[in-house]
Amino acid sequence: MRPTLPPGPPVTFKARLHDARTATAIGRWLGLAVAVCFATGVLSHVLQHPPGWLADRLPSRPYWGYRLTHGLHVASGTAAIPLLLAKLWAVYPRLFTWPPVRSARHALERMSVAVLVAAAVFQLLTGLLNTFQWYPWPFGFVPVHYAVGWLLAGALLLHLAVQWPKIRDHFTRRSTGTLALPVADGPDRRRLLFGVTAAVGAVTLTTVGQSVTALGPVDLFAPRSPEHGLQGLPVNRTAAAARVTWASLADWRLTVAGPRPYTLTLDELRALPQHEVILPIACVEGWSKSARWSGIRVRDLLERAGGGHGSRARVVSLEAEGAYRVMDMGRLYAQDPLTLLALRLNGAVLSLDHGYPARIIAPNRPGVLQTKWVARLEVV
Ligand SMILES: Nc1nc2c(c(=O)[nH]1)N[C@H]1C(S)=C(S)[C@@H](COP(=O)(O)O)O[C@H]1N2
Ligand SMILES: [Mo]
Repeated sequence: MRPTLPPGPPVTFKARLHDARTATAIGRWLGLAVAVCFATGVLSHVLQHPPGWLADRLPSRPYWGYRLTHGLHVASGTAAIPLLLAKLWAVYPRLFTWPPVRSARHALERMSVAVLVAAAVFQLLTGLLNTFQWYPWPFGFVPVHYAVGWLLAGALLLHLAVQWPKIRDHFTRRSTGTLALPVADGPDRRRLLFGVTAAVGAVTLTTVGQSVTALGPVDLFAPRSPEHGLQGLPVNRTAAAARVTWASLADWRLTVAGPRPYTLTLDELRALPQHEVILPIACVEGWSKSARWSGIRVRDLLERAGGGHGSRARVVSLEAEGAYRVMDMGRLYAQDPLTLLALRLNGAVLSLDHGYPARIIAPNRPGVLQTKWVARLEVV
């Protein structure tokens, strides 16, 4: 609904807080946040769903890589929320420009801004709710969030191209020309930008503790605190949710399929050479935490089944259904000495919620691929 506008000359909002300089000053930070969020998001998607030709080339090092990039994804997306609100506030008077459409070109330009705003709001909202594991929509989060990410990137590039003259003037500080940017910043604009900066700082500080454990104490608003959880580690999907019970584990055996298949009991696994690694779980929902794991190297188990150094692995959980029941592991992960079939966590036997009797822990991988309650390993 449009507010009643006085007839006659078009309404203009001359206030400097709604001018091109303010819009650009906020826009460059918003653009930076969106760029970081997009790049790290695409990376996360590729690591989770690699195309066939890439699966064996994905690097398992640095072991903290995914923890860092996905932490940046969630932090930049969170920081973008106050930036987007401020940006929309700075430019909202333009919604009411009169006449609403001046030409075909102008109509297209306005439509592209509508797409940009809708995509940005959609991405930040779905991403934020995903960190709370709350999915109040009928579509699958991952494919839609991924597709709209590309839409947002395209709409943003178009927007930058259309607005290029104003952006250039902003950075060259030209105050003449078509835009007549104000020469100096007044205290009001400085106050606004200070407020926006403070808001970004505040939301970042109070949420980033979900992955930067040193900031755990000020992690007031993140949905997960890495400090809470059995054995010093949060649980994303409990055994109860996966319908894994002690009874279903009564005659558990690990089956290793390959040219020379075999099965092992838990006692036999415990008798094999054990290795200890310190590796993080970096959940796609935003939290991450490092832990001390011990167990058997996956490459040793594969080799014993006749898998050569080029072999990759498929891991199957005894969980009956669930998106993460079957997991494929490219060659560099499968052969990395840090990749374990872990039996112990932080010095104790794995709890049922953390994947007892055996789970995967591998470097530089999304948490969703750290399969719990492993029943079967296949040489591929
Ligand atoms: N079988 C199985 N393994 C799974 C999952 C699952 O749903 N099923 N969830 C994964 C997710 S999303 C994460 S973040 C990690 C979390 O491990 P944790 O609960 O031990 O912290 O386990 C992964 N392993
Ligand atoms: Mo996760």
